[in-house]
Amino acid sequence: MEPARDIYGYRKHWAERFGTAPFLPMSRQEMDLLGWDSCDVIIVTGDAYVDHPSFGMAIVGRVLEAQGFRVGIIAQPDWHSTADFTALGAPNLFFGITAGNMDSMVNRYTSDRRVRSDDAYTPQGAGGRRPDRSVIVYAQRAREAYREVPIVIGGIEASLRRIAHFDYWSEKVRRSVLLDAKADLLVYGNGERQICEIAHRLAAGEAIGDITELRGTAFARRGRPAGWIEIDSTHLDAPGPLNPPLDPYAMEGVPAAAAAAAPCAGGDAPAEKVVRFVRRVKNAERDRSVIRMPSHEAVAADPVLYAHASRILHLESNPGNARALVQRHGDTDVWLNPPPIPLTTREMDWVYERPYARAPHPFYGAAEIPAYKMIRFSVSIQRGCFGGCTFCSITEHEGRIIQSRSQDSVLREIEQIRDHVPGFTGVISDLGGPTANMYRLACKSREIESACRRPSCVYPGICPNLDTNHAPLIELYRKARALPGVKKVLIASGVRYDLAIESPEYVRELTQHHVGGYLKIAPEHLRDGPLAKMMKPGMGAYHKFKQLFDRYSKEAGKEQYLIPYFIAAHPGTTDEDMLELALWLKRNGFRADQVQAFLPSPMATATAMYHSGKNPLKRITRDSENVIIPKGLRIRRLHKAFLRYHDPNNWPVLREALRRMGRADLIGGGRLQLIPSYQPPAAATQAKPAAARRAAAPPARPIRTQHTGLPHVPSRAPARKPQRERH
Ligand code: B12
Ligand code: SF4
Repeated sequence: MEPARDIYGYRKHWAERFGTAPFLPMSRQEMDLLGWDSCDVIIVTGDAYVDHPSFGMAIVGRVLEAQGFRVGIIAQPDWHSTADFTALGAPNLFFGITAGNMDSMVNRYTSDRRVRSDDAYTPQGAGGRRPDRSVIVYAQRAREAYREVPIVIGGIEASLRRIAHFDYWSEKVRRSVLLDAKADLLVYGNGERQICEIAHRLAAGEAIGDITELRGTAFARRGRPAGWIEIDSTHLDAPGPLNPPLDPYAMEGVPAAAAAAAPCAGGDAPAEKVVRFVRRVKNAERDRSVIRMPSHEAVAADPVLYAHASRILHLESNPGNARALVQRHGDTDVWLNPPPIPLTTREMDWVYERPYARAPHPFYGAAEIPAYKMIRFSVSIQRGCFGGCTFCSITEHEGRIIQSRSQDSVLREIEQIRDHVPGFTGVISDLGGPTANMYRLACKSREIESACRRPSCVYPGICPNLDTNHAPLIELYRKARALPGVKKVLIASGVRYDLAIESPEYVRELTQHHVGGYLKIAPEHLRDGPLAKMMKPGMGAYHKFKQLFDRYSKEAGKEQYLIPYFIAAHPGTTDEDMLELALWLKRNGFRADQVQAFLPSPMATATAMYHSGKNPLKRITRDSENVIIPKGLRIRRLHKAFLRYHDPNNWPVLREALRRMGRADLIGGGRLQLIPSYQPPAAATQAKPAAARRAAAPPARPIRTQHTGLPHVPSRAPARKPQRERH
């Protein structure tokens, strides 16, 4: 991996003389007060503007400001006209467009595609303040407002839709969002490096169309550049013959015979002489090689090719060895440069220590923004995740190499919160990131890490090359809670427990000092079938962690509980798997308040499984492993119902399923049975009949719920609301 340019090492843009804005301006009046006649960059975002490093627009804005650029913010504009898009005038360099911290479809719809009534990123949590597919809509409006201004899209929505991708909400494979948004450049992954380089180069007079070699970007290209070695992805991982193209004259359902033996030419584009086409390249040539993925049209028509493309994309995701990817859409190529080089600790510190106001813009007055409320006393200590859970796409976004801040920088941020954030009572609600305990963990060897192509460092077991030393994290926790004015430091990010048990000392530290009565952890399932498709550890690790957790809680004289989370309807899950899980939940006295069904979010490996029925964790061929997919509302509801076996509303559907599965023996009032044969009248569910009560609650111990984490019977443990929702 070549060394990257330091992001704080650029010569500042001339407008640095205007200094630091208390908040980045959202109006002309604010610009006037700052003495600006124009903005160099305007960021349009689907979230309310909170000037805090947990919000992408603030990070990107403040990083650009530190480079000397004047940055304005247009937050949650009315997208029905261009009026809001012209509020700050035309930017001198470019519009930066993001849907916000989340994909707008994930944000707006539940996993059953119902519209959510709320939006944590909007004042008062109000829903409906951003359009579906925000990046596309905003980019179009910005283009209408100022035709000549370059458009750079970024943030999670753009990042995870950078290539042809399955879209759960329209049930089809959509084109790269770059083309639908008609943007000039797409920034993917963490954006600091790219955005600095883009801004400086545009300021120096370079045309946006000439920025084509920047890591972590994608752009559209017609024709092929000279000097590149092109490798057909299907030579790297051969999926077998293509599905025959449809013959318009064939009778319905009869395939076109002539096309049946079509060779697999994933590129399906005419070859030009400027490029060499090869099967294998030497290491020395990797920098000039590009992998041609099957075209958008091909992957849209053929789910097996789609799974193949997903596998290739994931294989080519380590910045140490990833090659550029190219995918044809109609007559245009979408070219994806390799991922950005991770930020160093010094750079991370610099990014997180910009002069954030740590509050929502005054424009919002007293209105509360729930996402801000949840993180205002928490600190991000790292980015990235090497877990590789297939249903989560954080690795596809932030990468597998952990980017950590220094302890000093984290401690300084805690002091900032203590000294400046109104309402701080001495409790830090989280020190975390995508996971709680990957801080400073890495491969033991830089060389090995650079060459590695495994999708996870902890699955199927912990890689012997992974350094699992939790000492720096333990030290950080100790220093944080020793700071004057800090009474408690809670850990609310997800603990990777298979990793944590490698360090009993960490589990002790966590359990005895950083748990507020309940600790949420996510086994996600207990059966090997679904776990293997999720790339999650077996229950052995859970039990070991629980033993340690219980032992250390007792040692500290604390009554504390683990709250396990599970996913329903994940690819690879059978009805029997869910039944086993329900029986386990009942045996262990767990009752879930809300449960989560698998959401096929853009670019996740499990989404490729969901769409294709294939397993991209292994080599894909036409005959490779088929995965069971619980698809459709009926089965998804059933799987959720198993998780909420105690809810009388679910009993009819569960009874029917148990009979169908030949497990009618589990219906009845016995202790070992799952649900009663008795059905209370709907209105009377509150006044539970005896059978219902028995099924719902084993009497001896408190029953805990997922999500709220609150016990159903009074307990001595302090009841507190969880600080963070789950990921
Ligand atoms: C903290 C957090 C929360 C907090 C909110 C605070 C916050 N600020 O987000 C809370 C607890 C409220 C929360 C809730 C939820 N969250 Co959350 N959250 C996070 C988390 C861990 C950190 C967010 C953060 O610090 N972002 C800051 C910056 C660093 O990240 P970024 O937005 O990606 O920005 C970078 C780039 O994208 C780029 N960039 C950003 N903007 C722009 C703009 C331009 C122009 C350019 C060029 C580049 C660019 O540069 C930035 C710097 O590198 C992220 C995971 C992560 N990112 O680490 C999940 C994450 C955002 N959450 C997620 C989810 C699913 C949820 C929930 C739905 C969970 C649930 N099941 O309930 C809820 C949603 C609530 C709702 N809709 O009402 C998902 C979103 C998935 C998706 N595809 O959209 C994420 C990615 C986690 C995951 N593992 O998948 N969350
Ligand atoms: S060799 Fe092991 S620890 Fe190193 S990057 Fe690869 S999977 Fe991770």
